[in-house]
Amino acid sequence: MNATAKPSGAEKRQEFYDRLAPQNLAPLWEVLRGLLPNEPRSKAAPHRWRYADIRPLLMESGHLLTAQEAERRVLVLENPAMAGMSRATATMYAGIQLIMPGETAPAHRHTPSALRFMLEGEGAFTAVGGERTTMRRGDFIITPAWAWHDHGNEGSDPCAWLDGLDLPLVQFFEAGFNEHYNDDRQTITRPEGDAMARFGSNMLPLKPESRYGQTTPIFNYPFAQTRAALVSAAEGEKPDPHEAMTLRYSNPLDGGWAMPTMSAWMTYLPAGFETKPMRSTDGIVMALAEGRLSARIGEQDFALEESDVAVAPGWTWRSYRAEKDSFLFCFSDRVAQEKLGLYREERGRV
Ligand code: 1HN
Repeated sequence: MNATAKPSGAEKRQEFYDRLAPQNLAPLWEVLRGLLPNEPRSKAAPHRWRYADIRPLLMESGHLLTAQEAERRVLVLENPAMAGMSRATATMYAGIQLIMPGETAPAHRHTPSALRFMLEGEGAFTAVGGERTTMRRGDFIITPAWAWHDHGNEGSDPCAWLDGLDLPLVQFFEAGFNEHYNDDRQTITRPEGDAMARFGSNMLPLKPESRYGQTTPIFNYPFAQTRAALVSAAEGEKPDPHEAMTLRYSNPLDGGWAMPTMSAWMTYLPAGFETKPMRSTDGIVMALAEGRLSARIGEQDFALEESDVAVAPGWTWRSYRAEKDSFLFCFSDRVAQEKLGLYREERGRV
């Protein structure tokens, strides 16, 4: 620019912005569109992890370090569009945890809530708030926020499960706390099955006090029960065109979702059933408990075998086709979005 030429509009604005920056000020109008798109554009990408690919690496990690050394021996499922952030979706952490025979993952507690979806091996237990539960394939198990928890494997096989945590949400709120127990294993104060007897048998104590704040007092929802309920329910009613036969894990104390920050549910798709596309604002992590299905997520088709994990980012169209009778476990931040008045969904035409 020569010295006498009048500065253009753009140059005048830039000169103005240059004087704002040192004052820690910025012009909203330059970023408004990015802050508020007309509809959500998830940073996460659709993705599928094959258990057949994960498993050999997981077992290799089993010989590389002990559960004790690792504290938790987990391969984190990182969304390819968010590498290094320990996120499967924008708001959900997911990982595959391995515990070898005889090992203990030492007791600790933290403000992030955790869920487990059991994938492989017999003989693993988790202890939560003074009670143990045996973990069997397909079981949905909960570690409520701030509850002491340790895991052990008293069987002779490696045991592996999918972990889901609300860690990215807690990080966003900068509300994370963590504490170590004074021993590897917590003191057990109740017999196995106590929580199920009191809260999970269609009965409740006369004074049903919550053991874990807003989280369900049942901490193991066995697959055998979930599966039987879905199959029976599907006999009485045609599966929904978009959601097939879906039941959600609930808190018996209030009928709401089982956890305050993460929703979990199981979908049963009979062999040959195909869902119509739908999308919702929650990004979903899913694991195939049983069967074989094809998941269309955005523009991509993913074949899912048993124990494979996939991610449908928020506001991305998804639909499924079952090759065999299939049971698909899912979790997301839906409950948090519902409480905040943010949750929306859209169903494609039937
Ligand atoms: C954790 O405490 C567990 O208790 C698993 O099994 C995964 C990932 C991040 C932070 C804490 C567990 C975790 C975790």
